[in-house]
Amino acid sequence: MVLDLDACINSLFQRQLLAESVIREICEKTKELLMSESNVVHIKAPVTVVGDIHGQFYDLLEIFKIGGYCPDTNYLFLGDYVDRGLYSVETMSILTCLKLRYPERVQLVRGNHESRAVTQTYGFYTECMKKYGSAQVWHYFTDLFDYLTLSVVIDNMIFCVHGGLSPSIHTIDQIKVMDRFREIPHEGPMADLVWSDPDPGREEFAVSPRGAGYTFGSLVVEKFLHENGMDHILRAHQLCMEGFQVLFDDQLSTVWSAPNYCYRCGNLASILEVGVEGERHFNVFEAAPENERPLAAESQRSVFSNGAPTGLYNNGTGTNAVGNGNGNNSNGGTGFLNSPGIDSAQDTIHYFL
Ligand SMILES: [Mn+2]
Repeated sequence: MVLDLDACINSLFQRQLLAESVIREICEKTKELLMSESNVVHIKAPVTVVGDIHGQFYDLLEIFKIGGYCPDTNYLFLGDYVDRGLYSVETMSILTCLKLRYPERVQLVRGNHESRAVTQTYGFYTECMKKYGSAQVWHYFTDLFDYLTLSVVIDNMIFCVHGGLSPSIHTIDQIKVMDRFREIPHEGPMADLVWSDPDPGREEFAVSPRGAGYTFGSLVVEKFLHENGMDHILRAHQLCMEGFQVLFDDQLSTVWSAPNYCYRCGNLASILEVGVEGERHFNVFEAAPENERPLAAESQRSVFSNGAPTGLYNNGTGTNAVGNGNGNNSNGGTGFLNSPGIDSAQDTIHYFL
């Protein structure tokens, strides 16, 4: 079988799922490609940077409408492609195809949700079971996650990562020698890169309320930028009601690309266009109108409700920070919207403890 990536990309744009065997082949090829990428990929502007998408496939299509299609626009995606939204499979499928088709023009950084453990709790596993009737597709994609790079540097000036900094990483060279080809560990530098958050009220590192990674303050940012000769940190990972947030005297930006997060937070989203002179422009947008129609349809099917074949999403352990137990849709029939975890827009990892 000859893999026709353009045909795959076209059918995904038509909202059609790829066959399981095609996903397997695409993931195998993409792993080979990613294997040769550094933990720190150096790229050049212009590039359009995208934050968390979380399975909001219709909003991703909107991003291409606003930001331009591949390969006319270079894209850097900062992770958290899956979980929460209704279309993690479609989102991951199209991003993987685009990476494989245009490897130099599309960069995919790993987020804390690109993980076997997290996707079993926040929806991707259940969605794969529901759409393909087995866990194979989930296995193909989560195996691929282990190969995603951890960071990108734009024009030797902007350090890009999903979460943030780590008390055990002082130089970018230290990231380059890490062994990233593994599940995201519970702690240590690799966990910190995908889990940490800035805290404008602090100067140093502190314990994170998420239960993984750290919060880091102004002095940490200043020191990291100075020691590495960079002038900006660009990251995602945190919901911003205005779609983006700039902190620490313009030394750090958060870009958030899931509008009306979980189809109910009412927030704006943005993509960040980095120009050839290093200029940064946030392009702010609202939720795509298409979200209304499919969401109504999905509600009838109750995608992530009690009928899901795994029970993993609604595991009702009681200690689970995102679980309210048993998936009883007390509000009736809206499936994912009533699923646990949505009450808190900020993910935590307490279920590991
Ligand atoms: Mn995240």
